[in-house]
Amino acid sequence: MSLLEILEYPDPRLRKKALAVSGVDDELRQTIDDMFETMYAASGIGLAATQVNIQKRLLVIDIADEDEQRQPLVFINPEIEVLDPEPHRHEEGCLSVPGYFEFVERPRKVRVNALDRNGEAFEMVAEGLLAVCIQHEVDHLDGKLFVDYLSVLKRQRIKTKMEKEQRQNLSA
Ligand code: GNR
Ligand code: NI
Repeated sequence: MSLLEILEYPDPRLRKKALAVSGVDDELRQTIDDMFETMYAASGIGLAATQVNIQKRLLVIDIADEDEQRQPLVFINPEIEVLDPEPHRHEEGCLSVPGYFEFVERPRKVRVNALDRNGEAFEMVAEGLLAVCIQHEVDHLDGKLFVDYLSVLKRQRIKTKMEKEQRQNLSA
């Protein structure tokens, strides 16, 4: 297993669109394991392949509390269908925008169809934090970030601060 580097906003590679996975093999399962290791190490509840510079439609999620048993979920080629469009407001953060938390509205209930780590198709209905997280991760696969839902002013402020921090990290 190995830790992967997480790209940070406004890295243009976060805007790339992920390509459908054509087959689930041991190499892909290795990538999945590396993504879980990277997500847990960063104390995240989700990670999309785009964030680790892999252009595949693949994401991992574990919304279990740290003192609970792990509940790792794998979604390959996920397709979302909105079951209840009623907007649900939730405060979001992102491992690619570390340190920033803002409220975002998303449909409150979705159905996901995807493949699991064995290449088997499954379906899941999600509400609450899981629904938020799945939508946040699928957005990454389409090159979209939670800051895109904020006002231009808020997004610009976050971008400027992130760029400043990245310059400081480079010269440190
Ligand atoms: O760790 C994460 N927490 C989180 C909190 C609220 C809404 C979405 C998320 S996902 C985020 C990890 C991440 O950046 N996934 O792409
Ligand atoms: Ni994110």
